[in-house]
Amino acid sequence: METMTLKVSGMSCGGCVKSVTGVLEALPGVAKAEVSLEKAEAVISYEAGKVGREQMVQAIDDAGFEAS
Ligand code: 9UX
Repeated sequence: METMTLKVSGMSCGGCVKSVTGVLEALPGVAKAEVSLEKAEAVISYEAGKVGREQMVQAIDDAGFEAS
């Protein structure tokens, strides 16, 4: 299991945090996402062979937020 931290901008409340957590954890290979509104970031535990950075960034972007 690997861990990656992505900056996530555009989150304004706890609902946004839930949305970002949900889209990340819906990706096959993502075991867990811990999203912080205050830090504007997501700490993601994932299996490197199943999912990659681009897919996670895309999922966050598709949900209406911005990841980098
Ligand atoms: Mo809060 Mo976020 O009312 O998409 S859920 S701003």
